[in-house]
Amino acid sequence: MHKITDISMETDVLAENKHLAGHNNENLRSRGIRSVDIMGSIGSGKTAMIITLAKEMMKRGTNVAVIAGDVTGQDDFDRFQEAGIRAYNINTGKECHLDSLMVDKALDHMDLEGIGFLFIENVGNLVCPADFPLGADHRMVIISVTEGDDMVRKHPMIFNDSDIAVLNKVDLADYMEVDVKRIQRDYKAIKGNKELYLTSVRTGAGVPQLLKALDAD
Ligand SMILES: Nc1nc2c(ncn2[C@@H]2O[C@H](COP(=O)(O)OP(=O)(O)O)[C@@H](O)[C@H]2O)c(=O)[nH]1
Ligand SMILES: [Mg+2]
Repeated sequence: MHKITDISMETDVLAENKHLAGHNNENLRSRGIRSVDIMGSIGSGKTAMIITLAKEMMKRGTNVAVIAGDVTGQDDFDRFQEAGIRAYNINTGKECHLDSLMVDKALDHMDLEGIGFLFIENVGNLVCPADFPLGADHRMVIISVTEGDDMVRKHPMIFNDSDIAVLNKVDLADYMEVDVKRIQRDYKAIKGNKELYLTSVRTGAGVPQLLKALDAD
């Protein structure tokens, strides 16, 4: 009996989040803003990749904004501001993911005048964010070679729920003695022939392909 109550409460929370995600998507689209929710492990390069992609978009004349989601602090927010990117900081406290309500409130407070593209950096981990779509057009997951070669196998759900997946820091693959092909095989087992983007923020490898995946090339 007790267990049944728990499950229905969880279902309600997920359903409510999904409903609000739809509202966020309509809100953004009605303003002509395209968007991506960036999920991934801690230190995989989410912030660095957003700054790289945002700079490329700005060069092409698109104004960009970022929601920086972290458990605590404003380190990433500061990095975005220093890079000249309009940013808004969300601290989730004990929560290990952003949710649609947090994004809804952020959108209310942000100056989105003239913005054409919104990045949302989710809290760093490969588990919690998967269940909580935020209403972005794309969901992108970023892992990197420094985490070893088993991230896809261990976290199939987040790869399943993302339409874009990235293996970053390929410049370090040889040093880490990581078998990139093995990671690609694991990804293929989940997503068939969908591409796993191999990128390096250091060298710029794979960045043009990623811009294309976001329809921002
Ligand atoms: N060598 C290398 N380092 C990277 C790359 N991308 C990010 N980094 C570094 O990895 C560290 C973590 O990056 P960060 O963007 O903060 O990761 P986040 O926690 O996912 O936001 C930083 O020191 C970055 O400079 C990459 O492609 N190659
Ligand atoms: Mg970050």
